Amino acid sequence: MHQLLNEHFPGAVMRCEKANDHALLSTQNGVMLRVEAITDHVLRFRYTAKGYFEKDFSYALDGKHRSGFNAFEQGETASHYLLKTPVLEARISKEDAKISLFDAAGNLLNEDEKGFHWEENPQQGDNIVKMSKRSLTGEHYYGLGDKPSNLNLRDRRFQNWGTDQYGFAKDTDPLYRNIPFYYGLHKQGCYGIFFDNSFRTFFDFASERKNVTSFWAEGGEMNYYFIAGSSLLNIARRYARLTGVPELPPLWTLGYHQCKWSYASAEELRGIAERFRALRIPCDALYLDIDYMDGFRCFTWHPENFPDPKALVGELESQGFKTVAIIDPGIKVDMDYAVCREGFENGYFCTYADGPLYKGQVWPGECYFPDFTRPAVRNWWAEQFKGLIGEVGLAGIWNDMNEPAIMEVPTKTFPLEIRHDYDGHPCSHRKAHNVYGMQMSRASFAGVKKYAYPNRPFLITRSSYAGGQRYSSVWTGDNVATWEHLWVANVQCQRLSISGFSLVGTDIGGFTEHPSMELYIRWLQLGVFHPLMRTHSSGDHGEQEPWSFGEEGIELARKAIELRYRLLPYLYTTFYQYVEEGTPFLRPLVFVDQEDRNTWFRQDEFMAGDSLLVCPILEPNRLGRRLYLPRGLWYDYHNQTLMEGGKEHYLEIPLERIPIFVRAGAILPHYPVQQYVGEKNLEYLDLHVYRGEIPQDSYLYEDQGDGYGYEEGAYAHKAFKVLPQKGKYRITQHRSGKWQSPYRHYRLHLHGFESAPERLEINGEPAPPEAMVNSGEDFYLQVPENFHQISLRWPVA
Ligand code: MIG
Repeated sequence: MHQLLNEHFPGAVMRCEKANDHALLSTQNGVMLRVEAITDHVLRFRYTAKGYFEKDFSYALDGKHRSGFNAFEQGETASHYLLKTPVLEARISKEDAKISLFDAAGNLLNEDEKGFHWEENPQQGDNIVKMSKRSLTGEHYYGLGDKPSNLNLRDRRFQNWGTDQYGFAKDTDPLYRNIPFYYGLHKQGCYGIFFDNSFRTFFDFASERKNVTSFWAEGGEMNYYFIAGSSLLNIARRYARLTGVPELPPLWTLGYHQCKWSYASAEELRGIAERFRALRIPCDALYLDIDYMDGFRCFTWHPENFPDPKALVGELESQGFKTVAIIDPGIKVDMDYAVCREGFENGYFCTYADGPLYKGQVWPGECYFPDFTRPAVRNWWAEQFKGLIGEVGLAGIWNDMNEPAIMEVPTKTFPLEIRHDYDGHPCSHRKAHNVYGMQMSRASFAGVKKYAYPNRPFLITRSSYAGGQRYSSVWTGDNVATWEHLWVANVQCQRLSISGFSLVGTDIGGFTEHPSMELYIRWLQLGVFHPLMRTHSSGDHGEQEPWSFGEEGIELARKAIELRYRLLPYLYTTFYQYVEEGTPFLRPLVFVDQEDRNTWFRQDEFMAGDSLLVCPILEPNRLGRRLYLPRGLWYDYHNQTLMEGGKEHYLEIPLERIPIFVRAGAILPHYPVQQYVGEKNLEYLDLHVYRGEIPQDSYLYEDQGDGYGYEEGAYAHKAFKVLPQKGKYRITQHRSGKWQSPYRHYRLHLHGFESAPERLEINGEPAPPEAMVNSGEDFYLQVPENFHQISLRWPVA
């Protein structure tokens, strides 16, 4: 088989040159392996069979990931070289350079099967670089971005090659995004592998050979990061440290967004805005798809349909709506169009190898395509947003078609020989394809950020590469209005979240075809828990606004969206945790409790943040479903029933609800319903206290919701701790940051307590009787926002 494939393997290791934080090994047949300690938990492995290493460069890394000086402890046995950090040990065989990785306790985490090998590819002149690992007994796999397949990747093969997949299906591969990062989990431990290679990459998770997992690329370097951690969640955080996180988005980003292809005139958009407010369905953002432009020329406006965009956007803004508009990469070939002329004159567009400009067909007809992998081009592109953002006042930009997608060619994209700068590392489209969308969104981000300042930028992109989360949110692309796609939406958002991209969402209701009322409502209910909650549709099959499904539909849609607005402070805090610590916003159950084997195959249920567990209804005519609660105690959010985890439950659930559970011991902040973020001045904040039996922490992060004041300390971070004792429930609060919350009081709503407390103490003093408010139905404790400690007391029998 090896002969057939013309594969080559490293020979015996001849030399191991040691430096403090890396080692360079050379084999008898000229293979070099560089092992580097990025941190104690992260080792990097780089191989070359060419006799030299290419200049080290990556779009994925955020540049801030190296934390000081990381030394290896280096050793040697008769058969192996040993490289150790305090938590990880790599043993490299002297005979064939194969690697095994162990944790500090000596447990095997991962080991090479064939290890690094390569195939010469004379057609392309580059090597196909390959890696194969042993799949350990009972090993399972997660991650890999947006794959619309089972969450657990075992027994599957995938590839990364950003592709415009209109109306994709369950298991379609590849899709729009390229995220070559996965997790392995087995009974000895877990790890992450990030294969930082932007060529077309492939993965096989014990599919073709049951005890082997392999990954390979059509060119470039075998260059991967091995990430250790005591839990999948910690590995996710370390991956985020490596590849970055976004800035905090403006709070309105977490509101409800309404989109369609297209709201085609200013009148139509005004009508949509009015309808939201008249029906009292909350909404923060409205979108303009390609028809706002003049002949699909980016950065222009259709003169008749949008005669005065600035006035329109201002008017919407005054009603509490932000406007977001689409920008595609294709620039219409038209020398009377300034963007085209400038790009042409400056040589900013992509060319063939022998120089001629590449032209491809997209919406405007023949287009040129900026080479976003060139810094000068990105700067120029960023400046184009001066008009849309700086002058017209759009609040965000939507980047589409940036796989890049080309119409009417079988490959759906650029010819492979198209040249790219790759930030001074010139290459062909083979290498740049998978980063093209990411670099477009990077350039757009720079422009939106510059011209939206002092407001925060908002970006949404269809294609991206690992690390692209630093620049833009993503949506999952052209899905379909079917129940199967609701399942796909759930899995894709969880998977993207553990793959570094937390700011994600789907086209709610489906992009193509028309959803039934029931499907639309179930999808909207799931969307409440996706960081990006946006309805979008292709617009050729009837209306898809929250009022498009009859009176009952309006009620149900309003209810779902209102829940979203109530949960905003919790969702924002969860987002803050992602930005601060890299903790995924959405957490599959295996990321919640990996010690519990039952979670390894669960995929319907997930946690959104620390305290809420969600399980969507994914089938029609369902007024109930089976679901699994992780170990611990949970409250049914809708009726406060206490439920025991570590097992399956059957739950009845009407169409107006989605199953949601709150972790016992949690404190969950709620806002009042607003029609848009910032509509109301908050006079108090509702804190829902769910009785737990063990001490537990909950958090609340607040700031102005926009602008950069938080970088100068204008934020409030509140850490609550509950301390249950006999006859007493104590809650402490530790506040940090210099921002004063707009309200002066919390209203504490108690859940799971047998009776109202007999006494309340605030900061060690008995509280005045009016602090316990009993207004008929509603009972709450009114406590000052700056409390340090409160105690609820009950008589002890
Ligand atoms: O070829 O701009 O995925 O969200 O509405 C279709 C029109 C181009 C594809 C996007 C979709 C968008 C549509 N675009």
